[in-house]
Amino acid sequence: MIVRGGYTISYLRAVGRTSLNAIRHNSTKPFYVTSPIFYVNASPHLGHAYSMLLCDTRSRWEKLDPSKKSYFLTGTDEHGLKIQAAAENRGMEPKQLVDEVSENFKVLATKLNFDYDRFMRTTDKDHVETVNYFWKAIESKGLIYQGSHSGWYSVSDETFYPENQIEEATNKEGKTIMRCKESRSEVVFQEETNYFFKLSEFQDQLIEYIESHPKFIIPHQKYQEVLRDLKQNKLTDLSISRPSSRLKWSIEVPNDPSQKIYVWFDALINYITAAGFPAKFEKHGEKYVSGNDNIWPATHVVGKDIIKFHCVYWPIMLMAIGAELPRQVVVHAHWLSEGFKMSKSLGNVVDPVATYEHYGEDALRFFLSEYSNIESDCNFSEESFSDTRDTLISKYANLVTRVSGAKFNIEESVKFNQESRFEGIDEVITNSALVQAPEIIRLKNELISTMNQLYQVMDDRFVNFEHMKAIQEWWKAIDCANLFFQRAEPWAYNKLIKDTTLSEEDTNNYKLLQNYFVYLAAESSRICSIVISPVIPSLSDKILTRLAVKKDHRSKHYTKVGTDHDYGVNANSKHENPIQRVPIRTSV
Ligand code: ME8
Ligand code: MG
Repeated sequence: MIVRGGYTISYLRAVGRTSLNAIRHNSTKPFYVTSPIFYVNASPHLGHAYSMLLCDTRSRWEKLDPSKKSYFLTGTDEHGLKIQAAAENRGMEPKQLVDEVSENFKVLATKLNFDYDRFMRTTDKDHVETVNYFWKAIESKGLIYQGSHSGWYSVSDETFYPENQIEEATNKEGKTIMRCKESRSEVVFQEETNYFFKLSEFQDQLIEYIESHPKFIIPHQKYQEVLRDLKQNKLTDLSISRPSSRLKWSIEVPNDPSQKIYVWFDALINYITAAGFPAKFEKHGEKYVSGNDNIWPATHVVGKDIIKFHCVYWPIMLMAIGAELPRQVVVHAHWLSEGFKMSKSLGNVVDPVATYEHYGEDALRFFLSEYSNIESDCNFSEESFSDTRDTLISKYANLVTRVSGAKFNIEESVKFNQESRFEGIDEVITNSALVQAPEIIRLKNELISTMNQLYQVMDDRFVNFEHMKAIQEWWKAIDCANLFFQRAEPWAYNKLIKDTTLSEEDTNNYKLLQNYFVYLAAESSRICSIVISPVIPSLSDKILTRLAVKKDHRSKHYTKVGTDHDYGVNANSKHENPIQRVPIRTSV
């Protein structure tokens, strides 16, 4: 029997995981993408918005292909000591706190137009049931045991840290504390009885799995980091419960009210709760297999701060229960604010809702995507944000505004194309005294080929979560269209067309040239708007609506020049600008 990563090849084949590079998804399954579920101890910040945006954009990108489905899960992580302490500090009941703060995350999602399929709350009934089921299932396999435990615990990070990661420090109040060197969160020494999960038993199996799935974790540098760590350091078993006397606000351990379930054990399971575990899985012996209509396995998008939970603990939990591992874990870097880590004490935390209120949904989404380099930290600066917004107006919105100006007639140009009247256009351009024919022919050929390749080129970027690179390709296309429009000068023909002293043939040729240039600029606006719609759904919708592009003509099948014969009606009548300039915000 050939075994890969602890699974037999026939099992892997049954669940569709034999191809190492098949990280996209098999065609009948929805693309299932998840953001972390966020702690509800404080209001959402920019980083939370960013993780959700990466998921939303990718999910929308998938749906540009009408033959594909996608499912986007986000939500809130509502149990644990951290939430319990936050509630105590505010003199609130935990349930009251989680209801209130969870709502703030939903508001953020609505304002930024995150089109999630489910908003998971770990206090949801089906999730609590799944956690109970999960616990009992691995307990029945003998993978949970009781033991005593002592170590340094960080409430803020909800995790124990080994001795070598702890240092002495002075806190803001001048008190000496112990803290984690890396996250700088305070830790306290705790000694207690709790339940352990036999994590260490699966170390070799996980190493094998990761080695045979080179795209399991991206970017590659993170893949190597996880693997190196796993090979160098022996895993210890994971404490998965706390005494109820200390941890009151969590799911109770099945059949032992004296213990509550560790918040990370509970939280990670949310990803399969949403996939309907266990009811929607088929039990094949010891394995849970998800059929074709089941969304599992997922692509998890997480910040680098929680890599260990997603790349070590969670895969092992799934191995232990016998379910398929995630398709991929996408680890992104952090956003800094004006060059520094966002922190309440520095006063540089960027509030995504306030930023949205000032600049609007599209600008915020676009800025976060344009700077979306998952490999290295990104910097939020008010100035570059404001510049990005202005560029969006001056290059993209302006192209559309110009071509849909009163001088031109997009509807007529689309009709001309439909009637094949542009067929001999190269000759007409060559014979025209008004244009630099060789240059215009070169530019228009370049424009057509850029537009025709744009969807594919961006797709290659989006499938690897290289949103920044996808947007760079999009800018190249926009620049190409602007350059063409500028050089072709379609406005120069208005006077000539009206000149009654010219021959009918000349008039017709001028009309043809103008309509052709307008047509290509309209096609560029249309195609660029479709492919950028996952990033800026509202602005692109306004523009496509202005161009009178039908709703069902906004998919990948309409992203080549000449694919839509039916738009442009009234596009050149008076309209409001799709996006207005706003001044840079001076106080954050
Ligand atoms: O860790 N830049 O929740 P959390 C980019 N509940 N992304 C950032 C960021 C920043 N500066 N700060 C936070 C938890 N994030 C757990 C997760 S999942 C089963 C449980 C994003 O509220 C990033 O995705 O602390 C990071 O991993 C996450 O928010 C942490 O959110
Ligand atoms: Mg955190």
